[in-house]
Amino acid sequence: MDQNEAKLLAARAAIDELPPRGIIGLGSGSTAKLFVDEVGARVAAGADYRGVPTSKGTRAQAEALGIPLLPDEDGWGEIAVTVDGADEVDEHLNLIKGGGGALTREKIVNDASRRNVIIVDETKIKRRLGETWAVPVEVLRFGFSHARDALGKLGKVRVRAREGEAFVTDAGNFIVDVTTGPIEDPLALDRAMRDIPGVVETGLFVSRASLVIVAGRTGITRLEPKKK
Ligand code: A5P
Repeated sequence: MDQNEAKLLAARAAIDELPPRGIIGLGSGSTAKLFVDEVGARVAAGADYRGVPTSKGTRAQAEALGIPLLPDEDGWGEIAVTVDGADEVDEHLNLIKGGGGALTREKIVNDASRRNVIIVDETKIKRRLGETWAVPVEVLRFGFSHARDALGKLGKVRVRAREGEAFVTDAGNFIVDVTTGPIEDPLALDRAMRDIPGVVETGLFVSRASLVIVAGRTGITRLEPKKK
């Protein structure tokens, strides 16, 4: 099974986690995109879902599939389940997200959801976060270099670029990718980053997964956080 097949397997398995009808959060990224396709197929077959998309890209995809969507600004109530991807998952099911730059909307929708189902292929599973990925941090443009330099005290910083220009998020901000190496305490790092004025949000999702569906050579594995 290659990585794309694994992503599809995880995306399909997540459909079983949806309620029969209601409000659902639609993640961003290549794995979540496969899930949104599956939701589109269910809606076309008559399922009564309303979606809250986590990026402009996902909104466009869902609209094209005919999935009814709630407005970005308000009126969601409680989202029953959000299904989203991740870049890294550690042994406590903490996550790095934001490879696609949608981390802030993803974290808001995550926070507004009763359950958060994360779908990944097995290459994303690491003992500790930061082993292979940098932490994406969304930063306001105003005073940008100040926040970038302050983040530089927490790791090696790189301003994300696309086609030679600074990458701009859906909210009009920049992304700084902070390479830290293996992270001992993701919560402490998240707080330290968010303490810097100008930092909008980080891609560290600590204790935010209700279930992680991992697809790989042996099929599907379901990981749930240990009860405290
Ligand atoms: C989008 O900003 C991200 O958080 C994605 O959910 C994450 O990068 C995983 O993306 P893939 O499914 O494309 O690996």
